[in-house]
Amino acid sequence: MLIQKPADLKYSDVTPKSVYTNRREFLAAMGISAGALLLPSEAGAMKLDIAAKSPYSTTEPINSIKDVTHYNNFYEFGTAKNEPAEYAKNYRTSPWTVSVEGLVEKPQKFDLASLMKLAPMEERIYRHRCVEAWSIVVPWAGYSLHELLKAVQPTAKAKYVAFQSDYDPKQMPHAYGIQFPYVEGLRLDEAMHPLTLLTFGMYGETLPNQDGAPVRLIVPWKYGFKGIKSIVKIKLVEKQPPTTWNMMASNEYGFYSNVNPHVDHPRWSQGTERRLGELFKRQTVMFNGYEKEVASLYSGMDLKKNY
Ligand SMILES: Nc1nc2c(c(=O)[nH]1)N[C@H]1C(S)=C(S)[C@@H](COP(=O)(O)O)O[C@H]1N2
Ligand SMILES: [Mo]
Repeated sequence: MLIQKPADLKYSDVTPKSVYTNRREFLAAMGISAGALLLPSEAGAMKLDIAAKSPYSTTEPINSIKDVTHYNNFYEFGTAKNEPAEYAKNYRTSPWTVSVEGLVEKPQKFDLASLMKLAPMEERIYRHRCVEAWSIVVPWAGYSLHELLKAVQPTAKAKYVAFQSDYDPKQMPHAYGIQFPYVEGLRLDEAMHPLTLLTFGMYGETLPNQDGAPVRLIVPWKYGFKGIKSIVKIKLVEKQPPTTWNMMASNEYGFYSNVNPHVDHPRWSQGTERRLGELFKRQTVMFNGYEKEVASLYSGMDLKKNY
């Protein structure tokens, strides 16, 4: 069965996985001739046009796609690690609009295709450290969030960026455990840092639903929960915005949430982590290994107080 391609994605933006994996067999199976317009497979994953591999990438071995798609935190689709893979399966991510608003000269509602085309897509292999002391290495695809922020022109009053996830109770009957919609925030200089990735894909393809399709944030020097999924709104604001986990338990989850092995979570150590797929724990490193790039953002700040 052919599924309609997302209405707001043009064929030129993405290529169906089936086309580049096994074009001939696919065509034969479909009983159509070469050259016919092809639509994405039912699985929905589409190849991304990646312009460059980023110098920010780690050379550590990447995790299997199985790890990254079957051990998820996405409470809109269940609280157990294996639930999002199942409960997000039929989540509709097209059409999709991201509203960029607040203290900007040029507020704009982007459809997904125009958002994806705003800047060249890069592959970034990042370490990703969950506050629960597990970690993974993932080849994400996207571009620096500052490309988008530059386009809308923050005003002089803008000091923070507030992000909001989609919340559609009809499509999320298993949403549980926290307040929805999920919200996150960054200080403007953190949001402008080139490492902060507006993320559309992984492993060369569009994001699977359970990993935050169609667009999410990745902030590699912070705990994973700062990486808000399925973003619908980005608002430039003057005051530090509320964030979901901080509202849940402010003594456990701060606004900054920089990876810091010297500041333990009240209920467990942050000194070590388990890389998915590995048997032995490894040491957690300051700023998740991105200290050289980001430490200057926090000079003069007490990182025990500003956890
Ligand atoms: N909307 C939303 N975003 C979210 C979450 C969530 O529950 N809802 N969980 C966060 C947490 S705790 C982590 S560790 C990462 C996990 O991303 P991954 O499943 O792609 O590894 O997503 C973050 N973004
Ligand atoms: Mo997490």
